[in-house]
Amino acid sequence: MIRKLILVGCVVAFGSQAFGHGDLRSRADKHAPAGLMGDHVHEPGEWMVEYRYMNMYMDGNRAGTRRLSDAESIAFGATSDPVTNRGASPSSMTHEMHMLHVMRGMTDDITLYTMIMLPSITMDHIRGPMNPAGAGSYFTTHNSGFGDTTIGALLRLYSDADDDLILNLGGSLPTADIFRTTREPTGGMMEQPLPYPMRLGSGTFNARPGITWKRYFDHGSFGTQFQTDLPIGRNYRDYSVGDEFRLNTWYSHVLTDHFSTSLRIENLWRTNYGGADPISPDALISTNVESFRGGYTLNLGVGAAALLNGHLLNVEIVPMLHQDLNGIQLETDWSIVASWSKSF
Ligand SMILES: [Cu+2]
Repeated sequence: MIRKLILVGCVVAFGSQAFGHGDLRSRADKHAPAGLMGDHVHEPGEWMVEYRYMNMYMDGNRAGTRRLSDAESIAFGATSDPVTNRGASPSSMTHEMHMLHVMRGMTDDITLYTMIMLPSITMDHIRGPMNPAGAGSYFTTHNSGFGDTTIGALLRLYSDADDDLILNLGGSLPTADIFRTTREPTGGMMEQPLPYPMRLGSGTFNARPGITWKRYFDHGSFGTQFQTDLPIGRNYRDYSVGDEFRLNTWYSHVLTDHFSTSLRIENLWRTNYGGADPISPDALISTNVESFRGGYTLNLGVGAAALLNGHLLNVEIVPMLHQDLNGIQLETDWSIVASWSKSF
């Protein structure tokens, strides 16, 4: 009896240590941290459905690496090249996104996916010196609807017992309405198009190639990913959003088969916009300025994942560590990404 108990104890203890030996890809760390995509493939015939929520919080302006108060942001625009923020300056913003992500394994090494996006964008502003509604008062604009639709194929180029190398041949379709107007800035007097960061999509077809290498260990997994977002040509408003390049590296630690935690470092480079929407005067507000869109951001990701009866819950908090922005822009303070997914 005692020998039996010891045996059971050993099996439990050993089981919790040496979990997952049989299948390293079915633990709580089977997907990358919540902020990333394109890191895994599915078996032939297998579907995955995911609901993903993201919110990005941006509070206060930044010129280069220097933080500016609302009054300083208005003053900055008086002498910047080009002159801007005469009508208003953004002061804070939340960029919320609901996403429906569907994946299907076609062969051992090819998985197709699509993602439908519903952004909801809210921006607070302070009125500038040339605003007919009076300088110094605040107003808020809001926009929401369908975003651009992501589609793509994941090609597993190499795989062995504990490695995956996956090429992402992705892109986005311009399904978002990019031209909407508002009367809020002038307190109802004039109708103006919403500026660039308030728009729901890029208006162009974008190529989004990327590549991910992932390695599984007994007690965790490591991954690195290079992912791009490259608009092709100009949209019908005669501009293109910036190119985006993301380099991510992460480690997920498996605490039990059903629970893991992760740390991630993200380098994000963005270029300025190309072309110009003919109705977006630079002098009005900094969010109309094409050359004030690029920059570099270093983010940290702290995440956790739980795998419960086949339901994967994945959450990540992403504080910004360092940001160097072209011209003047709202700084990104932090984001949260949470997802529920299930494969069947
Ligand atoms: Cu999936």
